Amino acid sequence: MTGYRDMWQALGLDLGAHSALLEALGKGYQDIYLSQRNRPQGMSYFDFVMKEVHGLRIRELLDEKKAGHKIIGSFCVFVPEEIVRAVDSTLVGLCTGAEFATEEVEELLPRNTCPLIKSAFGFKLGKACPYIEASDMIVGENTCDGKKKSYEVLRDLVRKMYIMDIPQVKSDGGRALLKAEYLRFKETMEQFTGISIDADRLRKGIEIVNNKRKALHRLSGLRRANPVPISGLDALLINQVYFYDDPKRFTDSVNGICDELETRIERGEGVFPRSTPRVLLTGCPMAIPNWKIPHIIETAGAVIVGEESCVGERGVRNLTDGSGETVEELMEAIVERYFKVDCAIFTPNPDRLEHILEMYEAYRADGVIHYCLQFCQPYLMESMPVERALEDRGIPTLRIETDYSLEDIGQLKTRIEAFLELIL
Ligand code: BJ8
Repeated sequence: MTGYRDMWQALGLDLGAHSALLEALGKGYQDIYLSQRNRPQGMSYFDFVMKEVHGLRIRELLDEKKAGHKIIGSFCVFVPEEIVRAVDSTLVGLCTGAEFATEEVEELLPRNTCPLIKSAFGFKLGKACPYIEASDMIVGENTCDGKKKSYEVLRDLVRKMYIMDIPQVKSDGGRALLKAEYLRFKETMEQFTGISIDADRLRKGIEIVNNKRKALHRLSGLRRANPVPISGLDALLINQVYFYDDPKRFTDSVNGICDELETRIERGEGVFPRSTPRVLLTGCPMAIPNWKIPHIIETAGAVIVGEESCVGERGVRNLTDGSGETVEELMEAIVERYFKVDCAIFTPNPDRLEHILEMYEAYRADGVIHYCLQFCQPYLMESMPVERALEDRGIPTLRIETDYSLEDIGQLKTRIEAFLELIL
């Protein structure tokens, strides 16, 4: 990716640190992704996206900016992409999946902060994320305590920061808060871009985002087959790319791969043998390049058939009803859709357990691995009742707590292998 040096320099990246990051990313991708066997041919598109994730895609975003469009960075699936699209802007997920510039981060944040938050700061402080540098505005959300307090610090490090309040209780009051916040966000986006959102614009935004979600629903449906036509690692990558890619191209590429997977299923072809144990992953989101646990699971002889996660089904489960005729009706539909997201920041949060059980059945899983990032209070707290509830129903469950380092790989491997023996 040497042809992009000038672009990265102009964005203010630290070229040395950035090139070390790309080298590590390329090696990780080679070892984890390109070493897989029986991959669908359609994955070559996603290999290309990964190769160009800091190159061509950034150039495209900069071209959009030149044409007068805005780039909005976010860290959470509660930021409604429909509204961003309605003002001809692009929403991108920001880099949070690897350790970076940890020493500098720990000068600003406590050591025992979750790795996802530390990673976001590391990429900013280490000047290694072209997405955050290309963003015209960063939207933070008051979800977990770690994020909301860290945004008070991040606010001083970025060009423009906008904070969205998010309810913590699924009550009428909680819903009213979400609605008020989405209306405020809509007005902010209108002022920021000078575009007034009418029903046609909002409907179009809803349609674009729904199409991406529908393509992912199709992909998840195909993972129910036995043998599974695609690895969990590849499916995770597709779910990760959802947050970066051009939406239309992404939708077409996922539908293309689904056509191929349907043919595989018709022929009875799988990526692993029929007898491979099937695992459902649940818990914290896995951002690029956080592939550690799926890699261990799938090299230990199991296959991941679904992710109950924001980078996965929790993030895309519901569509937004685009049938409304007025802006008010469409905004109501957006609130309705997002209020169903069952993030562990909500108390209580019974829907999440229901969804895990539904997914366990639908994907014909043999066991559940609950994945938590260290110091993530919401998911760690929830992991214990979830484990108890699953085991009460006779569902084998393994709880894992880890970070982005590679230090615990040996220990995790041993625990995961022992768990898989149990479910074989
Ligand atoms: S809707 S899951 S994307 S908040 S891992 S930073 S919760 S301490 S990411 Fe999330 Fe939105 Fe919820 Fe989804 Fe905090 Fe936990 Fe860290 Fe987390």
